[in-house]
Amino acid sequence: MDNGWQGIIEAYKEFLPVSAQTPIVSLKEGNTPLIEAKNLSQAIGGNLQIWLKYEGLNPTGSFKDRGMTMAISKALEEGSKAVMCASTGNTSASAACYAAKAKMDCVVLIPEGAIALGKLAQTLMHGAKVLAVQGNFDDALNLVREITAKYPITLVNSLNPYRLEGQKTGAFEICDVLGGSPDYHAIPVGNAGNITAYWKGYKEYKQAGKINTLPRMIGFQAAGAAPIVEGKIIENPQTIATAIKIGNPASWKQAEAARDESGGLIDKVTDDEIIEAYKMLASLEGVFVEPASAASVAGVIKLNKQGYFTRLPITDYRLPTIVCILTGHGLKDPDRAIKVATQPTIVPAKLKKVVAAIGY
Ligand code: AN7
Repeated sequence: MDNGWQGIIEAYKEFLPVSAQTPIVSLKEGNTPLIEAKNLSQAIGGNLQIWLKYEGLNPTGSFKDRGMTMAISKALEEGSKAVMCASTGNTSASAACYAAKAKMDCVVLIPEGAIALGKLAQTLMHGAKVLAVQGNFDDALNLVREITAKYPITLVNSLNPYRLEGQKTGAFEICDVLGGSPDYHAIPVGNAGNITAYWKGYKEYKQAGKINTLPRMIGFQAAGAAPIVEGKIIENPQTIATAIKIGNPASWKQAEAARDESGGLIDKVTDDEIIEAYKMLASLEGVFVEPASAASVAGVIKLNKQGYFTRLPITDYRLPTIVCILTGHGLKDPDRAIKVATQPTIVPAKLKKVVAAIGY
C-alpha cells in the first residue's frame, strides 16, 4: 500500500531549489521515525526528554540519502553523466545507489581498509567504480576535489550545495512532528555537512514562520578525530567510529557558525563513551545504530553528567527536549557489533543441555 510519502523533494519542494523540470531521482527517502527514548532518559537521570531521529531507516541506511536525492536529481537535470565522491562509507553507498537509479556512472574513493563492511557491500552491489586509496579520507577528498574540477564529473560530497539542501529537510521533519523546535539538537560531526544542513533547516523554518524558536546545536566529534574541538587539522585521525574519522572537515567554518549562532557547542567523546552509548541504544531502546551515530547520545550523556542542561533557564514546567540524530544503521558495521557484544553460548543439540544453558 502506498502511504503517500514520495520522498523529501516532493514533501518539501517549496524549500528546495527544484522546479517542475527537475527529474526527481528518489527512493522515497526521509519521513524517518522520531522516537521518544524514555528508557534512555530514565537511565541517565530522568531530567531530559530525549528523542531519537532514526536516520538509519533511510533507503541505504543513512541520512546521506536526503542529500543524495537532491544532488543526483540536480546532476541529472544539468546533463551530467557521472558523479564522484570520497567517503568514509555512507556517502559512497548512497551515491552508488542513487546513481544506479539515475543510470549515471559513479566513482568512489574510499580510504583503503577503513570503511565498514556493510557500506562496502552496498557500494559494490550498486555498481560504482570503487578505488581504495592508500591514504585517509582527507587525502581521498582532496583528490576528488582536484579531479572533479578538471574532468566532466559532478562532485557529490557535501561540498555540493544540493547535498546540504536535501539534508536540511531532517530539521523540517523534526519540527513537524514536535510542533516546534527542540531545545537542543545533538549530532555527530565528521565532515560537518550535516550540522550545517540542520542549522540551515531550522533557520529557514523559523523564517517561514513554521517555528518560533531555534535549538542549541550540540555537535560531537570522536576524541581521536576532533579537529574542530582542538582547533587544528588532525593529520592522522583515529577512532572506531570510522564514519567520522575525519581530520579536516570540509564544512569546518559553517559548523562553527552553527555552534556560535545557536549558542551551542562542539565537544568530543571517547571511543569508550561511544561504545557505551551504542550498547545502551540497542539494549534500552531497541534502536541499533552504527558507532558514529552513537556519538550524539554519548555527548548528551557526557554533558548531562557535567550539569550542562540544567545551567540554562527553562521558562515553563517541562523537561528540556533534545533530539539526537542517529545518522546510520547498526547493520552497516556488523564487525563492531560482534566485537562488543556478548557472544552466543555453544550448546549440544540436547534438550537438557539447552534448558540448563538457559538457566532453568
Ligand atoms: C553515520 O560517508 O563523511 O558531519 O563520507 O556516515 O555531515 O560528515 C559520513 C559521515 C555521521 C558525519 N554519522 O556527518 C561519508 C561521511 C554517520 C556518517 C557522519 C557521517 P558529517
